[in-house]
Parts: sequence; structure tokens; C-alpha cells
Amino acid sequence: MANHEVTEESKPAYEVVHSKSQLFYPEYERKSDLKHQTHYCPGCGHGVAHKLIAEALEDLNLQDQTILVSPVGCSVFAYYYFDVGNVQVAHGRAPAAATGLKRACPDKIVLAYQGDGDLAAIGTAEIVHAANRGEKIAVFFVNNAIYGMTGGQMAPTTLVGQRSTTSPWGRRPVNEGFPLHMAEMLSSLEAPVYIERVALSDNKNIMKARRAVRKALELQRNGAGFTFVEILSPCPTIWGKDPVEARKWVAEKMIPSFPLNVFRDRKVEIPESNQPPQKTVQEVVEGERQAARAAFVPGRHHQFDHLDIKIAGFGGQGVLLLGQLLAEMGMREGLEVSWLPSYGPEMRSGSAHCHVCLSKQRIGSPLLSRPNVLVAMNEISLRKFASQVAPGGTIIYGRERLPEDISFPQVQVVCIPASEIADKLGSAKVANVVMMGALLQETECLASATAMKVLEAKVKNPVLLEFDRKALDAGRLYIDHTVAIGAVTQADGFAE
Ligand SMILES: Cc1ncc(C[n+]2csc(CCOP(=O)(O)OP(=O)(O)O)c2C)c(N)n1
Ligand code: SF4
Repeated sequence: MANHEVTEESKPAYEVVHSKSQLFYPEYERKSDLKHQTHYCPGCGHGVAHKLIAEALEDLNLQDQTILVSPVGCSVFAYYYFDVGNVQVAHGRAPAAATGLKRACPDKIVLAYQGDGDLAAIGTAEIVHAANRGEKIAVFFVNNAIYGMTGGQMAPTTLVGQRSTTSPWGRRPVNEGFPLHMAEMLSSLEAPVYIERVALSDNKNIMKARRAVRKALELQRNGAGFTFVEILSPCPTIWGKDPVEARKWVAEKMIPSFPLNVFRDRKVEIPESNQPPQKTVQEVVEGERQAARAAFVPGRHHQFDHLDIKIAGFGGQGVLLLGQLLAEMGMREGLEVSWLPSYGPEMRSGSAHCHVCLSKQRIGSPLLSRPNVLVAMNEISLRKFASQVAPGGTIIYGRERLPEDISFPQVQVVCIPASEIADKLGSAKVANVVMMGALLQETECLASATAMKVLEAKVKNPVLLEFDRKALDAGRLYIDHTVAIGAVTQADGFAE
């Protein structure tokens, strides 16, 4: 990562008259020729804030340990500049993503970099709860009192009286409320370790900001807890000011409304016994592998390398559950698995489907476009998804026969009146397990014994479990007996 070499070919055509932190990429990936400079407007505080963070990370030797979570807003492209691990996340979600990253990789330094629209509007919940949990992350909050990227709408931090495109007469507390003071709000919580507000208004304050940034990062390096630096920052373009005036505006207008202060500087005492168990990703993955090996049904030899199954029907028919059961069975048989549900707001009685991958290899995507097997619980699903089935694949259709106007010459079709069978067993609910029995018998993808083990683990009610056992058997037997004597209907006689 570090030690960028500038070769003859990579030398820019222009003369570089400034030096920049080694932590920045030597060239920025930009569409224009201006690969030596950022996309920020002249005089924008983001550039200064980037510089302070980059220099501190470099000086503290944290480059190879750092993951930067960049936001939505003008600084969305922070990953073009910082040569560290980079993740760009949805609007306002940086503290949530940073939480996950830090918990999964506790030895990394995780930073969230956010604007005031991102952090204090759409992302209010994320920052409050991350701070309240005392996540061990550093948040840099660039407060320019406006939405920069989208052209100057009012932000939660817009000053009283300040004009914006959505408060053209100036912010009026009676209508738009007062500015949100995030540093003060967060300092009312117990967990944060360090909270300071600084300003990029003049060199003296920039030096103070530099110290605050360093302190927040040092605390991260020492594993201290949640650190938050609010940086009052100029946005000359949207404010309609030149860079010098904009800095003055930070000093004269913003600081009185957002006083500079260290709001928190203490280590919180969390009793040792209160620590949640921490596992590394490695340990979690290994734990699951061991569980899968322990539950492995011996003697099973899978005939496929990779099997994609789509299950579709009405909401309430147990479509998603059937997919979950198959995924769990695959896991118990030592396969890589994925399960991806898809349903709309009309879930109950509306359409629902899910994708299940069973594979001997790692699965690239859980989304299936060419399933090998379609389990269609109703006619709508059959008509909708049958054309997706890969040639040579199988359709298991939950009716006695196909509608007369359709046939599928390139695939095998198995029809089974699952609802009627379930009704006869005494529980309409187990139609999905009848379909599972049929699927297992027809494709032999997984063992019925594994299916029973999974059902036993999931279904605690012995009466329901008995229905499921019968349903599984009924599905298998239907394929063995009835289908074998001609209940499979297909115009080309594929399985007739
Ligand atoms: C979910 C969603 N809602 C709204 C937007 C539009 N949007 C993009 S950036 C932005 C505000 C950014 O303002 P701020 O966080 O203050 O950052 P700045 O651009 O001032 O640095 C908004 C509302 C979006 N991209 N995504
Ligand atoms: S619009 Fe404002 S925040 Fe965005 S890059 Fe320009 S000066 Fe910076």
C-alpha cells in the first residue's frame, strides 16, 4: 500500500508544486485530466479535513490497518484519495457499516466520514445508537450547515436565518426547528470516550482540528471506544462566497451557533464481565464448518457440483420455508448454500419466491437467473418462471397435470397434486413438505434422512412433526409409484 513509486510513465505532465501525504494515492482515479487534485471545490473544507486525517494516519503508522467508510454527499469519493481499505455505504449508514466492520475485524482502525445531511438527517438513528453502544470507531463529522452535493438544501445544522433552497426566506425555528447540535447531543450519552468540535476557520483553529483528529485516531489505536470529531467546515460554492469569505463565515456565524469545545474526554468503565463474547470471522466460519461436519449424513455422494433451485408460489404456501429447509439440509450435508427470498408487500396470498443454491464450490451470487430446478406451487408461478429453467432441468409442478396450452420441450416436468395430498393427510399446511419429498425423490439432490433431521430440529410440536413426516413420505412415494405409472404429463412425452 505505502511507498508509491513515481515511474517515468506515471509522472504527471504538470509540475507538482505541493507535497501531499503518502497516505493519499499518488494519482486520483478521476475522469478528467486533473488526476493530481481532488473533485472538491476550491476552498472546500473536505480537502482540509482529508489532509488532516491522512497525515495523522500516516504519522501514527495506521495506513495498513485502516478501513475508511465513506458516505453519500460531496465526500462520496473519499475512496479515490485515501490509500486505505475503503467501503462506500448507503446514505447515513456509515456508523452501522463501521460497527459491523469493527466487530468483524477488531484489530482494524475503522473510520466513518460523514457530512451533516448524511449524519444528522437521514443517518440520525445510526450515529446515536453507534455512539450509545460505544462502538470502537472514529467518526469525523463535517458540518457545513448545508447539503452540498445536492445543491444547497437545508440541513439539520443550517443556522437560524440561513437561506437554503428549501428555506429561501432563511431558517425559521417555528417552521423548521432549531439547528441540531450533534456533539452536544452525543455527549449526553454515557459510552462515548471523546467528543470535540473544531473548526476550519483559520490556521489556528485548523491546528486545533489537527490535534483533535490525531487524538481521535490515537484513542482508536489504543482500543478506547467511540470517538467523534465535529468539524465546522466551509462550503464556499453553495454558500455563494469566495474561499476567504467562507472561512470568515465559519468563524463569525457558525462558531457562535456551534461553540468549539471538548465535550467528552474520558474512558468509560465497562466491567470486564460485561464484555460480549468476541469471535473472529475465521472462528465463526470454522465453527459452522464443524457443525456441518458433525451433522453430515455419511455415505452421501452428491451427483452435482452446483444446483440452483427456484421455489415459487403464493405467500402462505410455505415457499420461503421450503427454501430455508433445503438450505439447512445442504449445510448439514457439507455443501455451500445460499437462500435468497423475494416477496412483495402482498406476501400473504400474493406471490413469493426464493432462490436456493447448493454447491460444492463457494457461491458467487445467491441470485439465480437460470435455475436447474423450478418448484412451482401454482399455475401463475409456473407460467412466470418456467422459461427460466435451464435446458435439461426439472420443473416440479404442484398440480395433477400441466395446463393444456403449455409444454416445456427442453425440460423434465413432474406434476404432483401437493395440496390434495396434504389435504388427505389432514393438514393443508404441509403441501410444501409434500413438494419437498417429490423434489428429493426426483432429483436425489439431498437425502430424505437429512430432511427428517432438519424437520425434527425445527418443528417442536410432535403432532405437526408427524404430519411433516407423512407429507415427506407421501411426496416421495407419489414420485416413485404414481409418477412412474404415468402421472407425469408432458406433451413431448419426456417423462410420460
Ligand atoms: C437515500 C438517499 N436520499 C437522498 C439522497 C440525495 N442526497 C445525496 S447527498 C445528500 C446530502 C448530502 O449532504 P451532506 O451530508 O451535508 O454532505 P455534503 O455534500 O454537504 O458534504 C442527499 C440528500 C441520496 N443520495 N440517497
Ligand atoms: S459543494 Fe460545498 S461541500 Fe461540496 S465540494 Fe463544493 S464546497 Fe465542498
